[in-house]
Amino acid sequence: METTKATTSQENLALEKKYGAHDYHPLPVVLAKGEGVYLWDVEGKQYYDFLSAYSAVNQGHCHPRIINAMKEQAETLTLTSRAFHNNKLGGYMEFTTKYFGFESLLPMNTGAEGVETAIKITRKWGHTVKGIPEGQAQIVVCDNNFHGRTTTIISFSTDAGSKDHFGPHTQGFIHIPYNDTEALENVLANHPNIAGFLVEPIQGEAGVYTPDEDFVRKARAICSKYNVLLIADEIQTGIGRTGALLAVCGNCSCEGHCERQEATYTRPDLLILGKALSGGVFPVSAVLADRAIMDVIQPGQHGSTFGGNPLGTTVAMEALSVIRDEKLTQNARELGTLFRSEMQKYIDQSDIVNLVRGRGLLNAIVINDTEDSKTAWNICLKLRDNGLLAKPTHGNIIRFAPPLVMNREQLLDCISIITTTLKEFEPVKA
Ligand code: IF1
Repeated sequence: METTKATTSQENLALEKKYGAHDYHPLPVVLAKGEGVYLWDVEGKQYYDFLSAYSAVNQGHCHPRIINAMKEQAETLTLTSRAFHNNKLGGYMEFTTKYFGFESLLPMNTGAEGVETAIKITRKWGHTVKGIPEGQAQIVVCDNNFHGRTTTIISFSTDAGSKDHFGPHTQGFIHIPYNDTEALENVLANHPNIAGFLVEPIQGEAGVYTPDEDFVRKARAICSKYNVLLIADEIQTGIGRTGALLAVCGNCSCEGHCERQEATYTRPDLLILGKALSGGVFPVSAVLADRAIMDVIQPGQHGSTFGGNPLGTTVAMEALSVIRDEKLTQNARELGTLFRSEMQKYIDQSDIVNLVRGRGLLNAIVINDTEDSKTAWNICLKLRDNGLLAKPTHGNIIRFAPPLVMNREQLLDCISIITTTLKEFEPVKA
């Protein structure tokens, strides 16, 4: 079979265009190598990575500890399926449940599978534990949510592009505005069949919307009051990204091992993890919960071919150890504060940037232009030319999320690239 030897960026782009589904609109750059905070394209140009594969590469590209762990396991045993046991899964379950403070873990692969798993557990808990009439369980979700792209998940999206023409949509979801605990209380007080509340502690794709400081803590109290499960989707915000081990920890500086005495900690009933759980080298996701909830799932009622495989579990344990050993949560907190304060100095005299928002190293700037303008996209093209890769989330919002291994000197260099690039788009002052 004859295939093309694509060596240049253009040749690679042409192959994707000719043979691939056109399900993305990537920034035009073709990457060939990654190490730490750096990426290189096929022509050898170096970039700072300011997206981290949407927070899957918190530990930096090709972290040596994670790669070595992967190599060793890859030469030993990669997959058994759950038809049999393997010598890695139990240890991973103990390690990860103790790491996050839960009693049990259900292993999956992609984030969307983790969300689907949490939905199934919540519905079954609603019907068999809470006593909701069979098939009547409802889950509350927020406007502008993003939880993945499976048919059920896009059924409760409020983004037309994500859901139109993919019907008939899965039923059983009630929407409230994000960051609105009054609306949450109102729904739970007036609907007896609510089993869960599924929420992103910070809405990433919507544009890094950081809610009120006490939003999740209040939501926790309201869910407890009405016997509704709080389901935290920390697939993008978790594992150190927001300067705490979990975004639901708020400003708690415990590195995730406190006894949850911190007033800001709001322990969810179900915790969904993905992305950086494997340091970006292998799809690993998980749902964590205590036994009273997790045990609604009986043998044969859920799982997947690769869920809990020896390779992914080995990688995940090393990836979590790197976060702890290299104090990446603390680094994200400190560098995030520096990033926002330096960006604010620029914004104070800028005409094209309205604001910077975020927590830890999950931040975004809002460009002073209409949602459908090309300004944010054009800024990202120029950032690429200047050696930094970032991408707009929606329209006029640019997300900035470098790997958590970035150091102060590199961050200041990136801030210089960003502000220098933004200046090229400032209107000429009269
Ligand atoms: C794409 C967005 C980010 C997520 C949260 C679940 C999932 C994601 C909070 C599903 C995944 C990824 C998916 C990827 C781009 C990226 C993304 F732009 F799509 F919305 F990060 F904001 N919950 N987010 O952020 O996890 O199944 O992808 O492993 O689909 O384009 P997944």
